[in-house]
Amino acid sequence: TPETLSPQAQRELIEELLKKVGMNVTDIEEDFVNYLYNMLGRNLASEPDYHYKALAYAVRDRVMKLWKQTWAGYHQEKSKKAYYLSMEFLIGRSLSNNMLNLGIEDKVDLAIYKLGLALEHIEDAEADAGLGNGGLGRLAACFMDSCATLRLPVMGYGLRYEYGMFKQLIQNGHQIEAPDHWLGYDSYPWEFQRREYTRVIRFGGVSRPYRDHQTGRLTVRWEDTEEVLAVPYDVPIPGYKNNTVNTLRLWSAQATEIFNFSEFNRGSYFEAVSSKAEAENITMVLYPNDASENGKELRLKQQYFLVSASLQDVVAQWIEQHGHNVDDFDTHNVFQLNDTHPSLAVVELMRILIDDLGLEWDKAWKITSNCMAYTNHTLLPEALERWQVSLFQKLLPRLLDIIYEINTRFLKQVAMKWPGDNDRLRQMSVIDEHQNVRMAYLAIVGSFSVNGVAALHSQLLKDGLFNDFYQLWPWKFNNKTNGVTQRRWIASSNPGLRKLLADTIGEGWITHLDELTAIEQQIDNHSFRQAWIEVKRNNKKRLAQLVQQDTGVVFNPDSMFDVQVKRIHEYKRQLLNVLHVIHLYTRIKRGDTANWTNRCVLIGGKAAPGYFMAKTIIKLVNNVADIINNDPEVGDKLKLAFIPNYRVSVMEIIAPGTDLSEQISTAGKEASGTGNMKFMMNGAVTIGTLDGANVEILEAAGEDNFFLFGLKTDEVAELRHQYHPQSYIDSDHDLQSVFNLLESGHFNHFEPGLFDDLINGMKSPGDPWVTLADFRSFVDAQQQAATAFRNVERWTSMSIINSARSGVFSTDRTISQYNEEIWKLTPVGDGD
Ligand code: B1N
Repeated sequence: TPETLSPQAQRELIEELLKKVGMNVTDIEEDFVNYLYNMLGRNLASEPDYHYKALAYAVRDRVMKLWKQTWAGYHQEKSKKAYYLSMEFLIGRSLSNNMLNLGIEDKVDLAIYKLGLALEHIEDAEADAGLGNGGLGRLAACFMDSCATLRLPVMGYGLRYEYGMFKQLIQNGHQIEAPDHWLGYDSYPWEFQRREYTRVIRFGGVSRPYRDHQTGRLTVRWEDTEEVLAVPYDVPIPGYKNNTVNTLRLWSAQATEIFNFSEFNRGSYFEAVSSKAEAENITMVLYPNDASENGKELRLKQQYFLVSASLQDVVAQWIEQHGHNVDDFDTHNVFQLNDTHPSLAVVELMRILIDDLGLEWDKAWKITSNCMAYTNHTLLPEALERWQVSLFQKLLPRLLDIIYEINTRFLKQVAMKWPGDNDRLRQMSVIDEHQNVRMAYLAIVGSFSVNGVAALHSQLLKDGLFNDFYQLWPWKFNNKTNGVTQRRWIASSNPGLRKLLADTIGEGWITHLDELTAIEQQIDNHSFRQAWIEVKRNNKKRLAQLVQQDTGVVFNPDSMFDVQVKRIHEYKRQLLNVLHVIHLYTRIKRGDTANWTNRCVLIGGKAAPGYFMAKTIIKLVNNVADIINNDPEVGDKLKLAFIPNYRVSVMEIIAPGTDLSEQISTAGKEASGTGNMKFMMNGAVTIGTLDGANVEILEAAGEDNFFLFGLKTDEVAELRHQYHPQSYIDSDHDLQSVFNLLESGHFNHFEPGLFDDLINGMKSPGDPWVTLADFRSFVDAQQQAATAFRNVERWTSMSIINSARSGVFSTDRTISQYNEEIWKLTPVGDGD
């Protein structure tokens, strides 16, 4: 066996074997060594960081030809194109994903092994590109993968933040934020600066009406502006083994030379330099707020910067190909707006068509509203964007003119539909009573399609938040249930499962996830079941190793791994999870442990830096963990760990190693969720409320394979009118014990009062998340899960079924629906 040979002899053996099967790894090997020695000036004994860079360049070389071909193909066919406009693309790592999609991972693996290195270590040296907060940003990244795999001409447009999502450190149980300089000291190997496509973005100044002397037409000029350059950096997005490479274009802000020069001329050196810094601030940092707005001026600048650069880019491409006639622009281009963050696209396209290309309003409006499509991602009122009119006046005066005009014409339409209904006018106006622009309304008015991200969520949009608009334009409203890409979330992150699936049903599921249903036929096959258990066990060991490394807590892989990882938010109810953990702890302490199921509870996620309650929840988890994990009486019965700095690359280890997936938001609050889908695919069973895509997960898995609990959306709404949390405490001994312990200060002996706000929040009749109302039902469902887990046969079947029936949650399905029902693009090329 190779293990008994010396490394040198091993390499020779591999070389010989490779020759025998006619496989040539020397080209990759040569490129790798060449980059490592000649470009990076390092060698095989250097840090893995350099090996990563060298390998990234070697892999990157293999996308360049395909990328150019794909780009040329899209232009040659003058085909309709879609643009995904998003403030966030949460890409994570790219090396292993790109190798997978290019079909070169085995080859690279061997080449690296031959050199005496381990591919795993090299992959681990890659920093995550954390250009997003959570679900919304990761969805954009999964979409890009599916678009390329489906050979759809789709380009992503986003921002190249210098600092992505902050790095989370845990000190004394508290979250500490550290900057994430993901680009590293030199450069990001997956990007290409394309100076030649630089665009000029304008801010400030005034909008002045002019009479055109030749035509007599009244026009408006936006003048005396400050200008910032948008420099694009392109990231290749390879499809899965189909010779297609799409583009993600990320804009970076740079000060113009003219801009600084004029300041220098005025003799103000300091102002010139600091205005340069201010211009370049625009893409300095990602706002770390998930599902809540913050109303900062710089954020609005970011949004307009993205929208203006991207639209100018698309229009410039159009003019280059078709000249100045834009009659068919809307049949050749469609923009998908990832929430309202890029909703100024509606206004900016109007501005370009009218001010730059000289179109009349009606024609410009027809084109604009025929090529914009808006996706809503949340119903939470605190996340609905509103920008003050006064801020628009200052930053984007010309856009404000256009917004007023859009609103005037829109309100006329409302008045025609509902004559005399002034309440309706007030409710639906794009400008509210407090002189704020309602960005969601702007997006709806300017789009031909409005979609939610799960069946329940889309229904709630029609019934509630957007009901007036639904009555006016029912045909605009549709649903596109989210998904995740199985290339990253199974094939690349769960090699054990991938191998088992390949051996059992082949690899068709990598592009047709529905094919996973075939494994249900193996459900009574003993050796398949054993192999399934083995895969999960190995993944749990890998996860336990990570947990121990990052927290010091030892997870026993025989225990049930019960996991909740996602942004920390009150509506996601990490607190309910903690109440259950404390409940289990009280049971252990009082000796109520007959038929006990050992459990390792893992919680992870970032809190927005200004979100006090969320930060306190993190501290509570850590304090509870401290008590439980150090109590010898508890031992292996219960462990609790908070994994620091949860991110994409960490989820790649967590999802495959999870038994029980916690999806326990207050019904009606989680638009969809996508972590829930990653867990399901990897054979975890869900404990969850009827919220977001959980509804569809339950439907797919069947109620025997899902632990459902909690109030439904309408029941929550009903209860909120007369909610008495104390009555749940009074009538439930278990809940009483939990609160006694919490309120006694058992988890904060040296930090008195620390958790008072959390405790009072849960006990307040105004608690929007009605946490205590769902406690009993949650504990019961947890008990059912524990009982099911003790029955290995039952649990294994549930696990297999969950994975087998997860096919519908592929973004390949989601994107096919976006394309068939909204974009209407034709796939390009034949994949060969
Ligand atoms: O979008 C995901 C959904 O699966 C989640 O349920 C939803 O919470 C998430 C402002 C947001 N909604 N809104 C945001 C993010 C950043 C920001 O600045 C809002 N994220 C979601 C994908 O559909």
